[in-house]
Amino acid sequence: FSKSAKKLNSLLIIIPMVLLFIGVYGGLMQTLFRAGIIQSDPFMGGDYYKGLTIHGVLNAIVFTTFFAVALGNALIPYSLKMNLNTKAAWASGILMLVGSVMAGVVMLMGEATVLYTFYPPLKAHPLFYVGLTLLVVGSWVAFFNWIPMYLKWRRENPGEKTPLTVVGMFTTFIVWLIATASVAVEILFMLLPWSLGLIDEVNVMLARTLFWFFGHPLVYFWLLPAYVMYYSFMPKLADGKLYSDMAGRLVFMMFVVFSVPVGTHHQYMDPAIGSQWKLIHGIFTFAVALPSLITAFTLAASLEYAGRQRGGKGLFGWITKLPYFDKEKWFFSYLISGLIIFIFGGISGIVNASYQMNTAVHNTAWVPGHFHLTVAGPVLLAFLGGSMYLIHQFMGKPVKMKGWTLSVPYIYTIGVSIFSWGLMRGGLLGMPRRTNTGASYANPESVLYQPDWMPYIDITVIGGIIMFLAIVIFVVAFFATVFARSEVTAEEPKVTFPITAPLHNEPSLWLRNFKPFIIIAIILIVLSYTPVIYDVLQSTYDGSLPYSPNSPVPLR
Ligand code: HAS
Repeated sequence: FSKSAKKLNSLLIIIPMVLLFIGVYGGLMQTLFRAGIIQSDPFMGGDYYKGLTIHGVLNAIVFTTFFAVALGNALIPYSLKMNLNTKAAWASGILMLVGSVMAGVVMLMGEATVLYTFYPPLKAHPLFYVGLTLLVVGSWVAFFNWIPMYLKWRRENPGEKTPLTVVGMFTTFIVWLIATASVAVEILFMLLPWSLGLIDEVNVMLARTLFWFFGHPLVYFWLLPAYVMYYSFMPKLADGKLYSDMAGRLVFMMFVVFSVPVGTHHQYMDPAIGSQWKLIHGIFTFAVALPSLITAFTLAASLEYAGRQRGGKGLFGWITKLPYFDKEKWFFSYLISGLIIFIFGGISGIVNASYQMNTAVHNTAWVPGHFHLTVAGPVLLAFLGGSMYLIHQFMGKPVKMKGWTLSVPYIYTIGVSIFSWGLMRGGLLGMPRRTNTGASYANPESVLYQPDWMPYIDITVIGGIIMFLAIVIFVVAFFATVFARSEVTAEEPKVTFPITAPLHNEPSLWLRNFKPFIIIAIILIVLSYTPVIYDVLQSTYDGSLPYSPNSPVPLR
């Protein structure tokens, strides 16, 4: 890695860490607002919805995109033993940064209080949409920068298997490219012109459908870099091997195929889309859970192999031998905690995906319970561990406060388990998501007061405070590392990654090329989305009634 590449990758980690912290602060405020403990946001002078928007956009969109790009910039040149084109990489980083700052400023000014889903008729300042577009375009530039490198490697290494890290990172960005095409259409042809006053109306159902065409694969764009670290780093960190290389490749290809044609499972309760099409998306949703189930078995087998290598005996003795508390293997604690959390994230996802059960949980606090066990669980912890590892490598600094660094994921796991349990139990009683319960259902002065929800709301406050403390500890250790004295004096530090060798290295010839899987993905997308878009256009133009934003009564 050149000095310039190292500097860029360090910035791609440090800047979003600051933004993540602002977002996490917004998260803590959410729990306090919802419990009615605070009524106005003392730091950002905002309100519940402004804080929720900042929390969602900075944590779930900005931080994750920067990390995925930094991980790709690190692992692709490293695994292919080639140099990164730093000019293009810097251009992508600058586009992403300018876009994020733009969106961040308008959110802080309260001009874009539209939540991370920006559903119309909520309207944001045009710079919010422009900012998000620049962030996405910047990430595309990063991806396009890796493609020539990969093609050159394939020409120079005919017949060799592409390293699994590269397969994983390419899968992440293929899914991202397909997904972001629809949100680009939504923003450029609908929301931006509407926000600029160039058009008066937007088709709300079409906007929601285009958003979820993007929104579900977005969750796999978050998950896949974590999977890259699980498959490539975790077994090695535990002194083991990856049980099956073919299973890893199959999992990534299945994500290419099934990540997109599932989006209407977020719209089961929406009007305008026929329930038969929703059912088809529901069936594909079960298909997209399969690669995660394969992952559960493959990683468990890899960990079992590692535990036995470390002297574990009997049916379960290997579990106790894994390096949970080895300070030198602090990264392992981030990956294993995330995996344990994901068992519950996965179960709750399958509940959501079940069409009938979704009627009980949709738009309730159950849903944020679910996604704090996925994106704010395994994904966040893998990205935090990965950020610390990347900064330690690229800046050549020793990891500081190793004991504390190791403890962060365990403290966080306790916090997020309590927090999500509170949200999910409340959700099953009907407690809504995206609602300032502190001003309504949790307020004894209000006619809406729901005393039976209160224990669960209080539990979320306890969990939320523990999660916040874990992140504070992480951020302190992270910046202690950033500002630590450099490890190497005489020569440039060498960047290395703990890449795992496979235990079973199957030839997997049928999994060596992305092309057939991308073609199947496109066919499934066309088949599953054509009737949905047709329904949306039919019902919203021919059948639906016009409303004024000020009245629930149709205008005609
Ligand atoms: Fe989800 C809503 C269905 C996964 C994120 N999801 C959301 C939202 C977010 C989100 C953010 O069908 C809210 C969106 C909004 O704002 O409205 N989700 C699923 C399903 C899965 C799933 C079926 N979701 C994720 C992931 C996310 C994420 C991953 C982020 C990264 N989700 C839904 C549905 C909704 C939804 C509906 C709409 C709800 C509504 O009504 O609004 C599946 O992909 C999950 C599969 C996962 C598994 C788990 C495998 C377990 C593993 C761990 C193994 C552990 C080991 C450790 C080996 C099957 C891999 C062993 C331990 C030792 C010590 C040895």
